[in-house]
Amino acid sequence: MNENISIIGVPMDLGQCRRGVDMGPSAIRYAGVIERLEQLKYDIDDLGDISISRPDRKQREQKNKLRNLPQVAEANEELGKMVDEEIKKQRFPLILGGDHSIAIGSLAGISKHYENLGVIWYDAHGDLNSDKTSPSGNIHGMPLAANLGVGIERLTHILGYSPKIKPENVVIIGARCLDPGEKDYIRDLGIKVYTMHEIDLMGLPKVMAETIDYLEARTDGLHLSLDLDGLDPSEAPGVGTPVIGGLTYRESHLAMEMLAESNLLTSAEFVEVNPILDDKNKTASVAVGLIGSLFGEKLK
Ligand code: B3U
Ligand code: MN
Ligand code: MN
Repeated sequence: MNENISIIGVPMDLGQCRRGVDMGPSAIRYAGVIERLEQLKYDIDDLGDISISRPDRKQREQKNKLRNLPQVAEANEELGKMVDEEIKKQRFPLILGGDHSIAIGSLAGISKHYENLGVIWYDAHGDLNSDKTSPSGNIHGMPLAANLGVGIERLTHILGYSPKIKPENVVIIGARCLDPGEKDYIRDLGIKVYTMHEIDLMGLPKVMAETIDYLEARTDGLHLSLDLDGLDPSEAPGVGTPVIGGLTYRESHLAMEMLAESNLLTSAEFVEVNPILDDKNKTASVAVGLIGSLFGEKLK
């Protein structure tokens, strides 16, 4: 694993409707992410939080198909540029959200550096909606689609190119709440998905082993996009759209440890931590624990 990590906070809450997820980066820092990684002897550069421009209340209340599109797109352009710079400096970008709409900017900056970037999307949801299929108009339900080149140009062409990733290089893990339009995209694009059904049948270790083998064979970089709502809400309650029946804390640690052992990871993001909806910063602490495992706590 790259010994140099750059942390970028993205206090974004405009990709969905529940306030408070903009405090996610602070909650994760407060839960000790930097100390945890420094203990593991990484060189940490905390770049702070990017600034998000706020829509006025009138704009916010407009019921349009893509809520807060200009502000979300603008922040993602900025995030993409920052991530690109850090990779040029050969540092590992670790991005802290914020709602999941920020994965559009993360991958815009990361994908420029790889022909075949692999992506693990650890999430209760598919985030595969477009302006045409979205039931909510919330952009945090669209980032995986946008990165695959599906949706409106303002989101698919962040940093001026599209698509960012190929469907065959994506693995979704933990899905249990997919909209009809998302199921169609999964079928049409042939995306590999381990829903909770497969995880129950196969067990998480087999799912991770298959995922790692599959991606190792076909990709030249690997990004983890971990939405805390992939975990069960009993263990990660501080998320905006909890879905019962998720991955356990232990399964998630094992998943991170197996990724650490694979030594394939080149970037990661942890998103959707909402301290307002949380129980004494539990979800941010879970995120920090998972980050520890992902960066080899067991191995070092
Ligand atoms: N699929 C729904 C709900 C949703 C997506 N991502 C989250 N919730 N966190 C939508 O609005 O697109
Ligand atoms: Mn998500
Ligand atoms: Mn989700």
